[in-house]
Amino acid sequence: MAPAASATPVAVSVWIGLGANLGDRQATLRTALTAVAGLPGTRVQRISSLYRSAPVDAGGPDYLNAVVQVETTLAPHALLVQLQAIEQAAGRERPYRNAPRTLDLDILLYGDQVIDTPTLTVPHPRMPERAFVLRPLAELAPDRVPEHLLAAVAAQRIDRVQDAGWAF
Ligand code: A4P
Ligand code: MG
Repeated sequence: MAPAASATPVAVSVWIGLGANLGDRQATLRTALTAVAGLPGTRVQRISSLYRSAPVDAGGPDYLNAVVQVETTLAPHALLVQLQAIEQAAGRERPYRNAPRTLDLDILLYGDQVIDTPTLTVPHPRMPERAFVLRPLAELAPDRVPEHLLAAVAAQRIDRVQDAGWAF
């Protein structure tokens, strides 16, 4: 029997990567987290430490990066649209690929789903090569980050920011 239209959608655990390398980076990430927490059907579960990282495949100032784990009833593409609206609100411009940015929000993992569409690829395809994703993700979901991947990115410059102000 088909579920009733009023059936409650199941909440899925989703890990979202946050990055910023222009402007007041920490304030931008904080505002973005508040916005993510306010998305419909979405609850923040955990937030990683804050990391400072050298730009990978890109120029410009150092990035601040973090990962947030949420539970959401938003479908993957609906979540992407919401995250892009949060990027826009932070003044995101897209002059060219990997340009410095006020805010980048990437869907890293959406439960166990594998998604391959023109606008959304999950797991995020460049995640396995990037310490700025793997290190914070490993704090929240160590079972999703194999040791050999962490070892392979060990040469990338990344430091955990010791900042009590990052506790939410
Ligand atoms: N898209 C496809 N899959 C996804 C997904 N899983 N999550 C599409 C989010 N978006 C996804 O992204 C381009 C398009 O990717 C979107 O329109 C969406 O439909 P974008 O954010 O507009 O453009 P971009 O940032 O130039 O590309 P992207 O893919 O976000 O870049 P990357 O690969 O994420 O790299 N170095 C350090 N240290 N820290 C960083 O945070 N970030 C980048 C960006 C490069 N170097 C960095 C960092
Ligand atoms: Mg992006």
